[in-house]
Amino acid sequence: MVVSHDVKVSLPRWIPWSPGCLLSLVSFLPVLCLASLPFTAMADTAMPIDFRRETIYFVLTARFADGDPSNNFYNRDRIKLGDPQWRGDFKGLMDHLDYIKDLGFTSIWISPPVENRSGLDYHGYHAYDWTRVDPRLESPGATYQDFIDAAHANGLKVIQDVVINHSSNYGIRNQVWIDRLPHKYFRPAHAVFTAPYALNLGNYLAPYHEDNDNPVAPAWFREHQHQDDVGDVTFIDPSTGLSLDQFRQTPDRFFNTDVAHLSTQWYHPDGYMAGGDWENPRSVQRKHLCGDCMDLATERPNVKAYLNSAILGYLNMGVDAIRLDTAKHVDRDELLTYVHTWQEHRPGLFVFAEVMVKGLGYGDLEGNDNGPSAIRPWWYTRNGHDAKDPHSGGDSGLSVIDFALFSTFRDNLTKGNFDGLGGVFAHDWIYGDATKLVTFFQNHDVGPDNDFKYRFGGESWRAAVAYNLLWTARGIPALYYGEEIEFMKGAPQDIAGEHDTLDQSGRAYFGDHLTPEGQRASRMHPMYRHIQRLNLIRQRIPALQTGAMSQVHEFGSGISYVREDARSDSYVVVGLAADMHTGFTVAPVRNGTYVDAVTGCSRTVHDGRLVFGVKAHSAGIWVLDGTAKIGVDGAFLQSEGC
Ligand SMILES: [Ca+2]
Ligand SMILES: [Ca+2]
Repeated sequence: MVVSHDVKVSLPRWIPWSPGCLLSLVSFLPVLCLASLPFTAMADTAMPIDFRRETIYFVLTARFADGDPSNNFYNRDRIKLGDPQWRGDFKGLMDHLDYIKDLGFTSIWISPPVENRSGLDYHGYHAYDWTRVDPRLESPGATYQDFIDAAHANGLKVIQDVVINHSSNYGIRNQVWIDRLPHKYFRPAHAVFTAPYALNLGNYLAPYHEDNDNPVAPAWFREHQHQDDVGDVTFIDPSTGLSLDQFRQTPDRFFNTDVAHLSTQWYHPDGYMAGGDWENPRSVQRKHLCGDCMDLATERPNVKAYLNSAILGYLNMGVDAIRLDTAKHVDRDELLTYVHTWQEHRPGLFVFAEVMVKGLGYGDLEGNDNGPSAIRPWWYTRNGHDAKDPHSGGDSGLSVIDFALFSTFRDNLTKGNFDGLGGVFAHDWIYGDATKLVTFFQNHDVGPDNDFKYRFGGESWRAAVAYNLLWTARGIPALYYGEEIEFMKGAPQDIAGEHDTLDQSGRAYFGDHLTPEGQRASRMHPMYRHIQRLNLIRQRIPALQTGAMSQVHEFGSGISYVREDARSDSYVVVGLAADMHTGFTVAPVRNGTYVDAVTGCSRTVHDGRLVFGVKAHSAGIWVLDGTAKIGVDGAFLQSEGC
C-alpha cells in the first residue's frame, strides 16, 4: 500500500465550481451524534426584540476559540497539520463571551451549527442533518443549548445562521440518500495521503472509517459501512458492476453526484449552475450551486416540514434571530412562507437574508443594473408583485444584508472619501425598512477591494472611518471576527489557490489572540478601542439605533446626516471627516442645545443651522439635549478645542 503521512493527495477537479460557492473536493463523516433536539410546535412566548438596538459580532465558530481539543477534526481538503479546520467550538466561545461583551457587542452571529458533511465543511454551510448540532462544536457542559444559555446570562443575543436552499451532497440523514460509494474505498493510482487520512479518505475518527451513516442508504451501502475496516477488500460497484481495483480508482462514483438520479422528492432536477445562469432567476433558484450544495425542492411540503420543524426547534432553544444564507437562490414568495412560519411561531422574530449582489442591486429599476429585481436584495424586503415598483407592496418582514452599501466601499471609504454614499442612501426607499438592514465592511465571503476578495489591507484610518459611518448611519452594524485588531489584514477571505490552507486566509484561527496575553495586546489595539467606543456611543443614543436618516450631504472629504427617532425623541446630527479637518454646516436642524458625544463640546442653535468642525478620521455626533462626551479619545475619534 502506497501511503505517505506528509504529502497531499492530489485530486482532479471534477466538481463544478462557481463563484461564491464554498468549494470542497472530498467528504467525510464523524459518527458521534447527539440526541435529537426537542422539536415541538409549542408557541414561543419570547418578547419581540427590536434588533436595530443591537450590534453584531460574527464568528465562524470553528475558527474562533478552541475550548476543547478533543472535538477537533481535520477535513480532508486543505490539511494543515496543527490547524484542524474544526478547532473552535462552543466551549471556546462560551469562555470568551466577556471579550465580545468588552468590545461592546450585544449579539453574536454564529455560522450554521447543524451537522455538516463535506470535504471542507467546518463553516457549516453544507448541512447533512438539520435536527442535530454538529458534535465537533459541542462538549460536555458546552452544548449548543449551554452556549445559548450562557450568552443570555451575559446579556448577549444569539443569531443562528440557517441554510434552507441546499443540503450537502450526502443527502439528509434519515430523509434522503444520494447515491455514492463509501469513501473508505477510494485510492487513486499513485496517490499518497496526508495524515491523518493515512489509509484512505474515510472518516479517520470513525470505527470502520465509514463516511456516511444515513439510515436511508440502500442495504449494500450500509453493509459496507460496518465491515472491512479500512476498505481493503475488492469492492464491486453495484451500480456499474465494476470491480474497484484498490489503486486504480476514478473519483466519479466516490465524490461526484449524478444529478440525473437525485430524488425529486427532495431536490430540483435542473443540473448545476453554469456561467450564463447567474442573472436568470429560474436557474439561480433551481440549479445546484456546486458539487456539495445540492438545491433542495424548497416548495415541496416534505422539504418545508422537515426544515421548519428543525428551525422551530432552535427557536425553542432560545435562538434570538436568524440569518438566512443563499436567500436569492430561493424564490422570494417561497422563502417568505418559511420566514412567516417562523414569525408565526415567534412574533417579531428578526430574520435577515443574504441576497448577495456585487453592485447597487436595484435590479431592473431606474437602469441601475440589468439584472432582474426578482434576485435583488430589495425585492426580498417587500411583498409586492411588481418588480418595477417597490411601493406595490410593503415590508415583507424579512430584512437583508446591505450589499449595496458594501459594494461602494471599494471606491469610496477604502480610498479615503465618501463619494457615492449619498446615492446609496437616497435609494433607501426601495427597501421595506432600511433601518433594519444589516451593514458590514467585510465578511467571510467578501472584502471591500476591487475583487471583493480580501480582508481590508489598507491604512487603518480608512477602516476606522468606515466604522464611523456604519455605527452612525441607518442599519445594524455587523463586525466579522478579528476586524477589531485588523486580523489577517490583506489576506484572501477564503482559500483560492489549489494548495492554499485556511491559516493563509481571512478564516485563520483566531484563538491565539484570545489567550490572556493575546487579549492584553488586543485591548490596546487602536481599532479595538475604536470599535468599543463606537458601540458605547451607539448604545447611548437611540436615534443612532432606530432613527430615520435624512439630510444626507456627501462631498468627498465629508458626509453629514441627521438621525431622528420620534418615539424616543432622540435627535442627532452627524458629520464624518476623511483625512483632513472638515467643516460642516447642517441645516435645517432643530433649534436647541447640542452636545457632541465625541468631544463633549456644546452649541446652542437658534437659527436652524448647526456649524461644527471635525478632526481628520473623526466624527461629530451632536446630540440634541445631550449631556456629555461618551467614552474616551482614541487614535481615530478625537477631541479638539471647542
Ligand atoms: Ca475544539
Ligand atoms: Ca434553490
